[in-house]
Amino acid sequence: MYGRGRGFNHPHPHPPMVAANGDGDILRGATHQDGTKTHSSLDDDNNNIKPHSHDPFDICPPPTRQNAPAVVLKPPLLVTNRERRKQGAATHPQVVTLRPGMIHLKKYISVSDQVSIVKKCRELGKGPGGFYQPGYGDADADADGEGAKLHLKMMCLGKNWDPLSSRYTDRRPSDGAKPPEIPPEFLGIVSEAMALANKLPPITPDICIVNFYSRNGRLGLHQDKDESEESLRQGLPVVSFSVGDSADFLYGDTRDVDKAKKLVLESGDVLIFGGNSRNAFHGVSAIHPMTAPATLLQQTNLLRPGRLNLTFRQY
Ligand SMILES: O=C(O)CCC(=O)C(=O)O
Repeated sequence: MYGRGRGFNHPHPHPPMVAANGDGDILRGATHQDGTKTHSSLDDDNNNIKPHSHDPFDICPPPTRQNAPAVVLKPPLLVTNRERRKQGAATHPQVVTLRPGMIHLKKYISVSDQVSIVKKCRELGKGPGGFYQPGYGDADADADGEGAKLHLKMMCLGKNWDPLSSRYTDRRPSDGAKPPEIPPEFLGIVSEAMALANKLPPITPDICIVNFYSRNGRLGLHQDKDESEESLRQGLPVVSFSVGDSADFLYGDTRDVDKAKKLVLESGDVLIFGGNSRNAFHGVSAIHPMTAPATLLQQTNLLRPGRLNLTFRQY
């Protein structure tokens, strides 16, 4: 997925909390060029995060004093109506070509499908091969003790992508778990969305990487280059779903954050990049807490602040 061949001179390529300087070196636990910290060594509950944690992770936990919203869970009628209207808009999606081969389908996934995606990811995420926290191990921490901890949970469906080797494997090396199958309903949404990107070659996804970003979630600029040579050669697209809080998505032709363009990805958006954009650098520089649709939160209790991102690929 992230590492092989993309010029990161580091054995641990998953870059959520990783920034790169102009020389392409990886700066872990460092400050981004825009001044934001890449991460902290504490999680949202102020606990130290252990590397490679396989502790069960529920993206929709029952409300507690820590995660409960300050106000009522039920969204006001006006908000619900506005979201219903937006949901209707999904039948007439707004298709924006950001650059050749990169297509943004705004509000493509209806709120009810977003609810189903969250529920399914929750169910799979709590089971074998579900969400875990990839880490780099204490030996990789910077002198200040930061760098080893990632504020991102990951789950692979179909095939496992191993952050340590940058390779796809049948099982997750750290616990031997077999990745769950990609739910057919997810594949249905991918193929419908692909019909709007008809200049790009079609894909039959056999990989889905599900990332869950909390408030400090980040993903450094990188290329997705661990799929098969054939898949990359053909420019088979990556199809990305965003669900939950909005995110600042960066993309460009180099790893230089200052040269990257920024796009806010909102809940329900689909981004497709293939063909000439298959090797585009991309990443996530910020999550905007409390921007998820109220109806989605009400119907799922999606951990807040939080963003789910699903990227479908063909090996
Ligand atoms: O979260 C996103 O929108 C991007 C995810 C991504 O780039 C990846 O998983 O490789």
